[in-house]
Amino acid sequence: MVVGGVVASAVGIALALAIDWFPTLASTQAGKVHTLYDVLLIASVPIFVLVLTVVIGAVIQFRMRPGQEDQDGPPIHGNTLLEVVWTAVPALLILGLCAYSYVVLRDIEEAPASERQEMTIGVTGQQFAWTFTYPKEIAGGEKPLSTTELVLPVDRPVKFDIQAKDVIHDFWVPEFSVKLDAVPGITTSYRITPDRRGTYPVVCAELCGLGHSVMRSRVRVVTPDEFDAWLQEQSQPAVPEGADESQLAAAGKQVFAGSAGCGACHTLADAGTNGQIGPDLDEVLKGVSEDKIRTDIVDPEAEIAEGYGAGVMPTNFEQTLSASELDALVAYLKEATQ
Ligand code: HEC
Ligand SMILES: [Cu+2]
Repeated sequence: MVVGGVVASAVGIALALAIDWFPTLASTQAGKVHTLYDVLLIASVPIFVLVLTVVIGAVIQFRMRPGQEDQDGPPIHGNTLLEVVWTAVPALLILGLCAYSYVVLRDIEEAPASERQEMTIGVTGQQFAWTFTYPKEIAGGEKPLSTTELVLPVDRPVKFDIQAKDVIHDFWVPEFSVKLDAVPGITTSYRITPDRRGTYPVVCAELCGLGHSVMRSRVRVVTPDEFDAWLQEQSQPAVPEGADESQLAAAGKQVFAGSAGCGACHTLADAGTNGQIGPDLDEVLKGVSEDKIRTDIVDPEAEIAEGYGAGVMPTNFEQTLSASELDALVAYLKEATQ
């Protein structure tokens, strides 16, 4: 049994470590979480194997043979030493692992040495969309900047202040290896330092209603220069002052397919999107007035399209889109669906 157990443990640990459990690691915290996970695997695989080996060995060794049907087993009254050992060893092991996990948690939650370097970004979950808010000191404008896409400069620590407007959501970027619930009424927060450029998904990891599976956004980790350029771009109005009709529609198309994320749920041939969660806008918006289109966007609950559920389309577009973006979006939808 011992030989079998040792061999099976070695194979089990090798297998467990060979499996690629994690996505690309893209934050300084992710590496520490990954190491913790490996240590937990190395500690738990031999225990799993030991228990199974003893169970299987005992079943084979002590099985009932023909002619033993009426016999009883030997009367055993326990073994104090054995019981002390099998209680003490797991208790020590668990204490050790708890201490190590605690050290890792302290470590990844620690504030960076220089507070000034850290950037605090608000994250708001609402059925079924994420909104990110950059404070005005970072946005460089007169008011905070709200976006539906998260953009972060590489190697700069961030603290997320997470809130929810309606039900519990959960803010998760798998590549950062940290996630936390967004709970209505309180602010929760965590820190990460992205250390790898790239585009990663933002996922809601708490079942939050009908549109939960589409409650996704993305995070782009970029160079500091690209980040500054992006901030500049955001502070410019999406729609130029005094735009003529075709400029307005072009801006509206960008809002539709880009920042507002309408295309994830709606099909619209002109914008090349094929979302299936909401009605096909090519069909349902034919001949519909601009006023009605506007109401559909800012107050989706006012009238629920037939055959679709209420509470799926986000109800916060009036807050996340500027007035001119909304105008452009309505003008674009009117033009594209006639
Ligand atoms: C999470 C998915 C989702 C997103 C994102 C979304 N919608 Fe919707 N939308 C729906 C669903 C579901 C309905 C049907 C239920 C209802 O009327 O509220 C709908 C309804 C509509 C309607 C009314 C259709 C009709 O039959 O009258 C319009 C117009 C519309 N959406 C436009 C938009 C625009 C523009 C955006 C982006 C600013 C957007 N939607 C974003 C899911 C979504
Ligand atoms: Cu959610």
